Order: sequence, then C-alpha cells, then structure tokens
Amino acid sequence: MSSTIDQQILDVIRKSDPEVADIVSREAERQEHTIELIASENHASPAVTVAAGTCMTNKYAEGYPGRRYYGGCVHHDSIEQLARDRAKALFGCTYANVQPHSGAQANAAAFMAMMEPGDTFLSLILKDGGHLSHGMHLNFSGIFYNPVHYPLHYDKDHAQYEQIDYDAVRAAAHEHKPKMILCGYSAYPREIDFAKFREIADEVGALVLADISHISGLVAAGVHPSPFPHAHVVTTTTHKSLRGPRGGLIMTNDEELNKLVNRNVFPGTQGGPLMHIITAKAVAFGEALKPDFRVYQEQVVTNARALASELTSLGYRITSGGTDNHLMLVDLTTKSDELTGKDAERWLEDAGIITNKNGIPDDPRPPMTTSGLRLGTPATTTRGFREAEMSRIAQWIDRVLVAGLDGDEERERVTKDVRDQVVALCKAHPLAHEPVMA
Ligand code: DSN
Repeated sequence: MSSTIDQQILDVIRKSDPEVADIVSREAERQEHTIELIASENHASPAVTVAAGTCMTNKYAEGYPGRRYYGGCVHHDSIEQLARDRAKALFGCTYANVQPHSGAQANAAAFMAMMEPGDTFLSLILKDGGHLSHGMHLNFSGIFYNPVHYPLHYDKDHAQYEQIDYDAVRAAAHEHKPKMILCGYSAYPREIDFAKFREIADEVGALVLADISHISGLVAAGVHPSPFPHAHVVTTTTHKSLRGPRGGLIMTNDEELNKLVNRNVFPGTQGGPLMHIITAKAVAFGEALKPDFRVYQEQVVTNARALASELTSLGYRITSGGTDNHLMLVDLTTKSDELTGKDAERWLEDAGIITNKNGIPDDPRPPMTTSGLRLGTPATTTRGFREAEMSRIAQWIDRVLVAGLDGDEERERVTKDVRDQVVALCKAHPLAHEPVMA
C-alpha cells in the first residue's frame, strides 16, 4: 500500500476509530521499513488496494452475472464480467470463476467439481512442498478425500535431487488409479512439467488439477510455462506473484467442468461473493495485462537467482541446487547443524528481514522448528530491488544468522547494525508511489 494512500485512508479511519487507525498505521510503518521475503506475499498497487475498499462491498450478489438472487446487481454484473474476461485473456483460457475467497476455497470447489467424496487423488505431500489443501489430514482435502502422494527424488546422487520424480509420479498413478492428479506447490523452486502430468493422467484416465497459486504471476507473464492446455482445471490465489488482492480464481477450458466449478463455488462452498475484492481482482488483472508486468516477472526470477547464488557462495545449500522461479528453500544445516528455521525467522525479523521457516524435503525437524527457510522475491522486486540489493540482503541474512549462533551479545550488536541498514535501504526504495517494477 502506498504511504500517501495509506495516509488518506488512515485519516478517514482515524476520524471514526483511532484505535483501529493506530494498528493499521503501525502495520503500514512495518511494511514500509522491512524487507519482505515471504514468497507468498507482495505489495499490491494503490489502485488494487483502494479498489478493495470501495462501495462494491455493500452488495449481496449471490449467483453469477445475469443470474443473481438479488436485485440491484447491474454494476456488480459488469465488474464480475470484466474480471472474468481479463482473467481469461491473461491466462489464455475459456472460462474463469473469480468468486473464490481464497486459494483453499478455490481448491475445495475444484475438488468437488472433479471428484466424489472418498475418491483418491495424487499430490505432493505438504512436507515436501505441497499445500494444506493438497491432502493434509486435518484439511477438507484429507478428511473427505483419499490422498496418496508422489515423491521427489530423494537420492542425493541423482541429478534431479529434490525435484519431482516423474517416473515415480507415473508409477504411483498406475498403482493407485487416482481420479485426479494435482500439481503446483507452495515451496517448490523448479519448473513444473504440466505436459508430463497430463501425459501420465491420460494413461490412467485421471483429471489434472494445477494449483498455480505461487507462480501465477510468472505464468501470466509467460515467464513460467502455462498449465493450459494440459490441466483440466487450474486454481490460483490472486495475491502472491500475481500481485492482486487476497483471493482465489478457478479456470478451465472444459465447458462441463466449468459448469461443475461454478456450481461448487456457489452454492457448493460459498454464499455471497466478495464483490469489492472481485473489483480489485479486475484492477490487478488489468495491471498484469500490461507489457511492463512481464518485465517485473522477469526481474522477480532474476532476483531469486541472484539471492540464491549469493547465499550459496556464503555457504548455504539451496535445495534442488537452485531456483527456476520466484522462491528458494535454504537448507540452514549446511551452515550449522544447530541452526533451525524457527531461530532464523525470529533473528531475521528482529533485523527487519521478514521470512518464514519452512521444512526442506525429508526434514527431520517438525514444522514449527524446521531446518529450512523459504525466501521469495515478488515483494522486494515490486519495491524496485534488483540483483545488487539481493546480494546485500544475502550478506545481511548471513551476518544475522552467524551472529545468532555466536550468542545474545553478538546477535544484539549485529541485529542493530543490519536493522539500520535495512531501514536505510527501504527509505531509498519507498512504497510511496506506483510499484517501481510496474
Ligand atoms: N500459506 C501460503 C504460502 O505461504 O505459500 C499458501 O497458502
């Protein structure tokens, strides 16, 4: 959010509710002066942010354009149709449902469109880079369906160590005969071969669901191969690399599946759509259709490679040996056996560098501790950082982590020094205007 816009919004809130305004103001300050490396976050443009706060929130619009359960939806029909049309143009597909409130909601509706309760599906397990909604036992996907999982290459000597083992996907598909095969991940740094997934699915009569939540910005810009025409259904969030408002989106080229998707979003899993968010999605898709969006996404990938390369030279192992997209998983144990993701996340946050602990493939530590850190470049690229800044950030990360291992006194000294430099860099690249990498 731009600080100019923030200020105007805050002035309005403050007049009515100073307590809330204070909290939002502190968050705006936090975002302005910290380096955001969480791979699933970004800084939405002022236009997207403001669109999400418009009068479009005031309307019930259950149903779809032209077929609503409430009167007065004429402008909501226009905005939803515009959002759909822009999504279709962006991803080159025939049908788009812009109503899912989130990625997990999008997956719930997609699952219901593609399977019956109790059916088997094949996915990557959460601990290896999948997502909660890809079959975790406490999630709807693991409660109402029967998940089986394909592995990564776990053999350290294999050229594709920690990458998807397509032969194993094929073997699992033939063994389990799933109704659906799910590809697309939350912590996977390599290119996905959607055509290969479709080939395997066709061999066993399965459908392919591609959850491109993390990489949808890259896909929209042509920087990562598209899941179309290979996947039967594609889901995504809209707020990660795509840089829209927080929300979900489902797409397909198949008329029958589209009918099922629509029915399973509303009334299957949701009631009234969040029309103010759909308005902001339309704005975000419009931004992503502009030629500069490709330049931004290319820089996201270049920055990720620069960050991974500098961390490697500082003694950290990047899982799978590098990155093809916007994120990387850092194996902290190559620096020190003592170093955990939990400590690293906390120490870096103290220094103004925001990350998240993340399991590495086959991680012996539990998810609240982990041996890894997930880093991504969509947000830092939005504020205009390039390779030189990535290199400095890698060095700051290393200084903070080494100092943390050296004990409290050293950590305190280094944290303060790095924090000051982080603030100075953020001040030199303010969030106070249109995204630098438009
Ligand atoms: N929690 C998201 C992420 O950080 O990848 C996925 O939903």
